[in-house]
Amino acid sequence: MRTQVGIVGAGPAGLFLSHRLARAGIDSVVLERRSEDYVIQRVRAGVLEPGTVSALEDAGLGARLAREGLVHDGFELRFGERGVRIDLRGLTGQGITIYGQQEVVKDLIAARRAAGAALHFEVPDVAIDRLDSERPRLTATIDGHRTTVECDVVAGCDGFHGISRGLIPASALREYSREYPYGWLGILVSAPPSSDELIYAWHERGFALHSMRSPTVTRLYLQCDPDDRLEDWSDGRIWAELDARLTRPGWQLGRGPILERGITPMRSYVAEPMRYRRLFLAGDAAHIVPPTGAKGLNLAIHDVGVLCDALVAWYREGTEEALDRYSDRCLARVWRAQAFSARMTTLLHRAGDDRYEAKRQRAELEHLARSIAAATTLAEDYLGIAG
Ligand code: RFL
Ligand code: PHB
Repeated sequence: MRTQVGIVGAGPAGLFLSHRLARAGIDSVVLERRSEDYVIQRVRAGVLEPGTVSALEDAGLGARLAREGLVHDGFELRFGERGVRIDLRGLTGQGITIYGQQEVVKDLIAARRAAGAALHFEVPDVAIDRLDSERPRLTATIDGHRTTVECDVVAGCDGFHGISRGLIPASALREYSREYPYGWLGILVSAPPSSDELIYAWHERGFALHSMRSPTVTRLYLQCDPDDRLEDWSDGRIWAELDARLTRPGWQLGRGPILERGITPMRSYVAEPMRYRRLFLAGDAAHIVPPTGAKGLNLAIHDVGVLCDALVAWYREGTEEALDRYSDRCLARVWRAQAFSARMTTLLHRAGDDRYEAKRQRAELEHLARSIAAATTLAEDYLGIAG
């Protein structure tokens, strides 16, 4: 097989890249290790920045998003009996959109299929080689046949645990990372949300988050130990902790059957540069953030926008300048999001029995309640519109 851009991974980054390239007349092949059902059913992000919504709309993916996406003008920071509303719209003129990553992925797969795209799932053994040449290659077993895909460039969109980043020689890569001593237990619940907006709760027992997917599905998270297993968390324990952490006089959390549950570790990570010769990394393959800032999916979509524009310039005008700038352009935004995500994480999570840290967090939350400047900075970062 021969293609222009070989894409490893059919998450939001790989699928969106393939879609954008096709609209510019550039051919690609996408190879994904997992099954289509698995990729569609994987419950992950839910918050789209306005820039992400525009990127999806501009790529012709806005119809269902406009119908089913929930536009939120603000969110709440809750601490003890206090609640501060961060008035995103009032402070910046913009809001966020709640639309599950699963839905973005479904829309992308439908669009790619309708265009007759080369989208291959359940490809277990993708290998990338000849990266030093002008014809890098993917080899894999596709539909039972050993296949070679010759490419002009390879896009590593295979997430944090993928293979592509590991092909960059250690001497050509710098890695930056931070682990956090907590994880998130996430549940999806068949019940209407108990609030019109997201609630990020600081509590002495640990962080909790009330989010949603639709008018009938609530998404909830609890700070937990990163080594906890799902068996440690009975339904009774989950609901008791959520009640304790999210509670506020006059407000009650609605319950319902738990449809899905999972535990996620929290990590910050950046690989620099996001390119090695003809290999370009995009999305979680190059960087991850703890989910507190809701940035991962948004960064993936941004990377792909920059990469696609650069590839279009390369194919149409033969200029390599934009490809050379790809990594720096993405990393500027990535590091802003790293700073914000680390800040939100350390602001809201319980740090063991560190009483100093708890006092510091409360002082910051009180400051956000009183200072329009502080709330505006937070709102701009949350929306992804900070300079
Ligand atoms: P993905 O989604 O991980 O997709 C990578 C794909 O590559 C495949 N793959 C391979 N394919 C072929 N060969 C191999 N050797 C392969 N190795 C891997 C994988 O199977 C997979 O299909 O990365 P991508 O496309 O870069 O997208 C990134 C986002 O998925 C991620 O950043 C977000 O989900 C992060 N995130 C959030 N981001 C937000 O913007 N807003 C949020 O509200 C938000 N909440 C979250 C989150 C992530 C979470 N978890 C579970 C990590 C909440 C949670 C709980
Ligand atoms: C979600 O709805 O999954 C979600 C919302 C906000 C976050 C992270 C995850 O910060």
